[in-house]
Amino acid sequence: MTTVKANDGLGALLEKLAPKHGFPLSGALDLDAAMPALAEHARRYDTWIGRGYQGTMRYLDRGRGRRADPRAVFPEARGVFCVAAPYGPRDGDEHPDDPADGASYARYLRGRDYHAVMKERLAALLAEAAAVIPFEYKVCCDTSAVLERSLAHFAGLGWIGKNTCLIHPALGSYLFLAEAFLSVSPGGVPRPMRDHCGTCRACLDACPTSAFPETGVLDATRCVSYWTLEHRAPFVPSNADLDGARHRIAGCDVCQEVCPYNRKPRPALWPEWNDRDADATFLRAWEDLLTESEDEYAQRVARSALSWVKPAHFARNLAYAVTACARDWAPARRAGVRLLVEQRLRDERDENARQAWSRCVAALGE
Ligand code: B12
Repeated sequence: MTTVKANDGLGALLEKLAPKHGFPLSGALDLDAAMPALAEHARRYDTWIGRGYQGTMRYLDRGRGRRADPRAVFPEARGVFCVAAPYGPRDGDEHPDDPADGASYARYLRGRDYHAVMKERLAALLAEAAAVIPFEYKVCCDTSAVLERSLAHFAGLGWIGKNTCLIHPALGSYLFLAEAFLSVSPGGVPRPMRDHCGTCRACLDACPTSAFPETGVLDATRCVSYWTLEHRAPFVPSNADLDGARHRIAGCDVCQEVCPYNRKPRPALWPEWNDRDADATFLRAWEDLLTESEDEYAQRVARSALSWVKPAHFARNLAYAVTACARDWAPARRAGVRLLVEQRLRDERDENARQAWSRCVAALGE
């Protein structure tokens, strides 16, 4: 049992409670001490936005100023407490999906939506701490204008890899990050973990769409994850783009799959992402996906972060993926799938998805 005492000090208290609440990685920072280091990362963020790498993710432009100073998100903030939790991969699932098996989903979409899970668990930890040392807090997990990787890096949770992900030497990079801004400083100076990428450039070379213009810089507008999860505006992919995205229907893990630090299977510690029911979110067979109704899709993804991808957006992704993958199928299968796709085109009301289905019908007829 963890015994918590007020004279531990807030930082020590929080770090003591973290494992009990399921967080293997945690670290606290005094905000004044962190600000100079954070300023350098905020400048990097500004350069990234200046180059237009955010594409149509307008919230990243809007939150630009706030990211430089967490007090814009929580005015009482004197400190921050960062946590990370691993979400896989499991044994056998550390390898890329085979396109012959159907659609591929990024691992982070498995099971319950991480935004909710991380925030609930972190809030429970903070409530326990606040009963010992009173303080106010605001919990964030991909829900506020915050430089989450930068804060986690300065709190000592890992280094920022060439693929821009936060990597821990023992736990790899399949990690969710969350943080709480605190009205009382927990102490703690920036202690960034040293870089362990060395000369490896596996992630940069493996990216199927060459989305890294420089080491450690991702052009989101070229990233499959952005196309399939974030970009809702009209988008007519080139054949090269389709080849890159291929069977990846929601998110992309290639730059993590090839990372030497992710070679070992490391199952998520929590049942929310690890029980076999969590896999039900990942419907893979093309014929099953093509005959799934909007309501069935909404039900399948209701508890997952995939619910952020609305049915019309998912339909568009499905149409692109079938267009790309059908080139490898035997004529009889193409003919069968074409009938299903023609039906989808007849039923589709969303203009973007209609365009994608039309293109798919044409490709299946070639
Ligand atoms: C927008 C966004 C995206 C965009 C853009 C990603 C990107 N690399 O910028 C898209 C849709 C493409 C995306 C994809 C993914 N995302 Co995302 N995303 C975000 C979000 C909301 C903001 C990221 C951001 O600010 N980007 C702008 C760029 C400039 O920032 P950055 O690359 O993170 O770099 C910053 C620092 O790391 C630092 N830095 C980076 N490299 C270096 C090098 C040097 C020398 C220095 C000094 C500083 C430095 O400077 C930058 C400014 O602070 C965060 C949540 C959050 N609020 O932070 C989640 C977040 C980054 N995503 C996350 C995840 C899980 C993913 C995916 C793995 C999902 C998937 N499988 O499809 C992929 C990974 C792709 C990749 N290689 O980044 C996790 C990352 C966890 C981790 N271990 O790093 C986060 C933190 C969400 C969370 N709370 O867990 N994402």
